[in-house]
Amino acid sequence: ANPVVAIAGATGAVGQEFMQVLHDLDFPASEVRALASARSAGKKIEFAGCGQVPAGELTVQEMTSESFKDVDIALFSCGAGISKEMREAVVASGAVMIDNSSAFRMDADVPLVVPEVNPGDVSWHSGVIANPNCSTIQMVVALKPLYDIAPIKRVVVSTYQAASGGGAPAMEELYGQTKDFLNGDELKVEVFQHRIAFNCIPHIDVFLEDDSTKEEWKMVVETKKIMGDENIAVAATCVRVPVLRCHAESVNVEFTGEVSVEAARKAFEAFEGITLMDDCSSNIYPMPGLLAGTNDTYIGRLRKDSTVEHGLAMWIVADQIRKGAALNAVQIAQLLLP
Ligand code: 2RA
Repeated sequence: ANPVVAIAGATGAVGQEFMQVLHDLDFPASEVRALASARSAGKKIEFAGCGQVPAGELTVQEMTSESFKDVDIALFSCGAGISKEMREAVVASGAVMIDNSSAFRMDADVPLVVPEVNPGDVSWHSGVIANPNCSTIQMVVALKPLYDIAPIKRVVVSTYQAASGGGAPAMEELYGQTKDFLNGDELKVEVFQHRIAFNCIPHIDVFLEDDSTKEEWKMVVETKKIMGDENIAVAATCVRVPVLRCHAESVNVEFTGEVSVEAARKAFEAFEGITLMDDCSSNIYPMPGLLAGTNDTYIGRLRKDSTVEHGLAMWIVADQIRKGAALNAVQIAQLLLP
């Protein structure tokens, strides 16, 4: 029978995108259950339908440990705390939890999956599969076709991360602050550490002992786990920029052997999920302000990095709410279909 899909965190930015992606991919669900906090219970949400579920309104139900009876796949995006609270109830009900939070990503018994990169890892889940951090996802999609040519020694990445990484309130803050800034009104700073309008903030998540941030740490450790290679060295700097929905990344890759620009170009063009947008003679390259709502990982500014023996540099853009979260999670769910 077609799977019953529960969406935990249905009223959030990623929760809403889960529903949109289920529709866009026509996921073969027999039922879609919208779950959220008691505060949202009873709310009606427009759903475009998928599989055997017709278009119409979904009524949000309060999420409790009883919410997962007969559920096959539970898409979670409610923060690490709630994912930890609900894990046992979800798994005990027989459902597979696909969790967008950071709660279980580095647990040894939880696969961390980007379907284009390590689809086989879903085979060893024991009830929970973790969705990687958005900035990690788009980077490993780009690294995978290159790694298949020659193993990677070192990656240096600087990110230009959209407001949407902080959820709907963060996007609203960017909008509101920009308007207030242009009107000369006082700025409200609630979601971000500082003013985000016409500014860049080199600080995402919390600072760690070594003065890196947890966001940078995620890119280091998650890349190794997804690529299945603890020897890949990653140096990351994660920066919040005044863009709404797409993350962009400047990446330098050092290989153990030769990977020419031509070989990389061919590998990108052949790779499902990558769009090469790269022609300097016509000023063609991916721009995060123009790619919201898309599914692919866009690559441009591909060029040799002559500062090392075998190096390439590139610019990577993807929609943080779709490929960075909701689309990747539903693609994982597709891997679980019989
Ligand atoms: C951010 N990656 O961009 C983090 C969480 N989505 O804020």
